Parts: sequence; structure tokens; C-alpha cells
Amino acid sequence: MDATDAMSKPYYVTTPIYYVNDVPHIGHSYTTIAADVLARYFRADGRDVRFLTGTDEHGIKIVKAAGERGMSPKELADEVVVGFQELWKDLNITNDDFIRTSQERHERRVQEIIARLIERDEIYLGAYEGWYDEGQEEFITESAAAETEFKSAVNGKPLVRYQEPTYYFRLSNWVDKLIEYIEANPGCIQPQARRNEVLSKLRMGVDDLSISRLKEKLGGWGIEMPNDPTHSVYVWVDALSNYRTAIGWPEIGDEHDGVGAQYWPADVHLIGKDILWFHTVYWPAMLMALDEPVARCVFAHGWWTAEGKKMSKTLGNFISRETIAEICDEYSVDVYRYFLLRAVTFGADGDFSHEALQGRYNNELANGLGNLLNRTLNMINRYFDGVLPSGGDAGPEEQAVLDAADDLRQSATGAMENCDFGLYLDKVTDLIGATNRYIEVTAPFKLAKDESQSGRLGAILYTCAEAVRIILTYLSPLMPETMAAGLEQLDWKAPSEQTISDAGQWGQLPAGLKVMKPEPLFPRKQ
Ligand code: ME8
Repeated sequence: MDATDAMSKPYYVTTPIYYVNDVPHIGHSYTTIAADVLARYFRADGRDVRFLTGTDEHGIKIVKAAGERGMSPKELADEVVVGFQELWKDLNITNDDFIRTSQERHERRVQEIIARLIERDEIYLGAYEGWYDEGQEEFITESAAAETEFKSAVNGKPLVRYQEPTYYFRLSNWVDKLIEYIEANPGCIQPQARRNEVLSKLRMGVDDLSISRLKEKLGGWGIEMPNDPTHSVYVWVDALSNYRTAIGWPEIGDEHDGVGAQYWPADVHLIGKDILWFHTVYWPAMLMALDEPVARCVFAHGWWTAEGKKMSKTLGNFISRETIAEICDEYSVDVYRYFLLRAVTFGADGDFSHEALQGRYNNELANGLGNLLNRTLNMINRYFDGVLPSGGDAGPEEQAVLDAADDLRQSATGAMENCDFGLYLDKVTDLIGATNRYIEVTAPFKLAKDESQSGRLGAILYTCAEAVRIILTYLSPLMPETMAAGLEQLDWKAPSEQTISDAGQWGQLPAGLKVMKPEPLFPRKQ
């Protein structure tokens, strides 16, 4: 693929669609921020990006939550969805679309998907008798239920016994194909440990999947099976389809038909580890049964605890939208975004604590990056009246900075393609470290005392300013507002068509820019 192809190649990233039975919290914000960073990076790299999020509004869990609050499911969904949408606005999330599964564009397409599966003889009528986890909206086998003493493995609540007629999807027919596909595509489930987990569970064999529930048991809420008005589509089949219905597939003769055909297959479905099986077994099997390509990658990240414990409202450590707002008020939205992606390897579990946040903030942002920008601008102001001097030839002292900048540029796109925010940020941090060390080694404050060294002094400060430009540019997808403020202090505005990979090339600041007096981007917190 040549560079132009790479640039125009669409990039499609999705988050799970969140249930509206409860309010948003840090976990939801984590997945959505990660998706936003990917979307911003690839947009900045010139790709045609589609970023989808939304809400999952059907299922027994929503019906029950609504009942407990004396509301209809629709009323509950209409109320809770606003909380998600406002949180995404507050966190500067740049999703291109927001799908709600109660929308007609979705409901009618799900019916079409089911109709096509029926046409292909992938669905048959049977009866389900067994256990159901209503919190997870998941059918549980007898042996798995026994293992957890008939309680939910996720929330510990008792499993519910279901006995009713149901339509089945011939999932078992697709197990060999799924195994073959996952084996042939090492990157399709990440991290690798999750891929192994799915493969070994698949090899143990899988039953057909119940994909409908009696409509009366859901109080009429849900998407009606196209072949049987007494049944509603199983909420997971309904929900997973959103990734396609939102981009206008399958065609049903409305204005959404084919709107995002170029985005499929999705580049990555970001999810939490709790919903791995649905995304790596049910969803690709459905697509295979329809002879459709499957998503390139499902990336399952870990779970957050808070202050060392599982989040719970009764423990008082639940990081709700209100708590997120307090954190963002104290630090900033950008710092919150940075912390979530920096503090924990994407894929691993992590703990949120105020102490860890303050520690990283002071060490990495205030002392590391903030200090570098301040020192650089201060010296340009003090020694060159705020006018950026010209650079000189790179000598051995510059080499470490140039190498770190080059390494960052070479690694950035690959890191983002692998959702490896850790590697990406390590490379940025390396460049910050190399530049701070460069200042120590070259000691510009000493050179400033010697008139005859003015050329060398200017070249050193140019090197610092250029490194800062590159650092701020690469941190922009994570911290868009703060980095824009930093670039403004540098008096730098990138050409509008410039891609981030081009921006990463050394030597773009023109001498003569009038830098501002530094205003700390990250004031130290006591
Ligand atoms: O599962 N730490 O919706 P949901 C990190 N509607 N991430 C967390 C988390 C935590 N403690 N808690 C939740 C559903 N998440 C379905 C999805 S998709 C077709 C249907 C995040 O509201 C994580 O991304 O329960 C997880 O997968 C998602 O929220 C589950 O959200």
C-alpha cells in the first residue's frame, strides 16, 4: 500500500453501546476516551474516520429497572441517554454518530438481519430450559451455573430459570469456522491472552444460541422477530448489530442505506473484558452466516477498581459522572483523559486513586512536560526577546533528542493501530526526558553568559522548541485543549492539511516566531 492509499483508507472504531438501566461511570468513560483518542489520531493522520458509540436500550434488565422506577422502558432510556450524551460532550468526545437501539433505523435493520438468517436456514424454533443471568443478559449452561452456585459470575445475583419456546441460531455449525478464522488471524482478538481464552472455550464446543424471548415477558419492549410477533429478538443479537445498522446495512429502503458502507469491516471494536465472548463468537458467527466480513479486531481492555476496591455505590467509591466532573474541575478534562490511558496498560486491570492521579500529574505533566515548555519559552524570552532563533547543524548532543523524536514518529501509527497507548506514551515520554536531559547537558543558562556563544545558544533553544512542538502535537489526541494552548504559546499553527506523521518530521518551526510568555499548562498540585 502506498502512502496515499494508507491515508485515504477508512478507519472505523466503535465502543460498546451502553445499557441505559444505570448511569454512566468511569468504566464507560474509559472505553469511550480510548476510542476518541484513536479517532482523533487517525483523523489527524488524514484517514477517513468513523467513530460510533451509543446506547443499548432493550432487554429484561432495562424493563426491570424502568419498572422499579415506575417508568416505561422508553421513558427510562430517554432520561438516561442524556447523561451519556452530556458526559461525552463534557469529555470532548468526537463521535460521528450516536446510535440508540430503539431508533427505527436500527430496529428495522435488525429485523432484516434476522429475516436474512431465516432465509438461509440459520434459525429454527426450539425451546430453552436453563439459566439466565439477567444482569449480563446471558444464557448460562448448567455446568457453568453450577460452578458459580447458580449466581451471576459478574454481579453475584441469583441466576433466573427460564423455560420457554425460543428461536435458535445455529451457532454450533460455525464453531470450526470461527476457530479457523481466529487461528489464521492472530490480531483479530487482542490482547493475545484473550484470544487464547476464546479459542480454548470454543474448542470445548458451543451450543446453538437462543436468539429470541417471549415478547410478553419483556412487557412488549424489544424488537419483534420478523417471522413471529410473539417473540422479541435477544438483546445481544439486537445490540451487536448496531455496528452495522449505524452505517446503513442491511438496506431497507430508507435514507440511511449504505451511508457508511466504506467503513466495514470495522478496524476495531473496543470493549471491556466482560463482553468478550459476545463480540468474538456471537457477532462474527452471525456475520459469517450472512456471508459478511467480520471486524478486523476486537480489543478487550481491563476493568477499573476505585481506591483499591471494586466500585460500588454502597462503598462510596463509585466514580460516577459527578465524580468525574469533580476530578475534571480539580485537574482538567485533558488530565483525566491522559491519566486513564497512561496509568494502566491497555488490556490490563487498573485502579483509580486520587493519590495515583496526583502523583502522575505532578511527575509527568507538571514536572516533565509542563516544566520543559516553561523552561524553553522562558529562555527564548529572556535571551532572544521571545523571538525563536534559528537552528544549527545537529551535533552529538542533539542526536539523542533527534533520535527520540524520530523513534516517536516511526512508532506512533503502529502503536495506535495496535491500541498500544502505553507504547505511544512511552515514546512521547522518552522525547520529553531526552529534551530535559539535553537542557541539563548543554546548560544554555551558562552559555547565555558568553556573548560569543549566542549562535550555539540559539541553536539549542531551537532544538528544545522543536522537540516541544512535536511532543505537544503527539499528545493532542489525548489532551486536545491543553496541547492547543501549548502550541499557541509556541506561536505554532500547523498547516491545515498537514498529517500528524508529517508534523512529526523534525525542523518545521520557522525561525522568527514570536513565542508567548509561558503560562503553566499544568500548575503543580500540593
Ligand atoms: O455490556 N472498568 O453495556 P454496559 C472498565 N450493552 N470498563 C468498564 C467497567 C469498569 N469497571 N464497567 C463497565 C453492555 N465498563 C452492553 C454492550 S455492545 C454491542 C453491548 C465498560 O453498560 C466496558 O467497556 O454494561 C464494558 O464492556 C462496558 O462498559 C459495558 O457497558
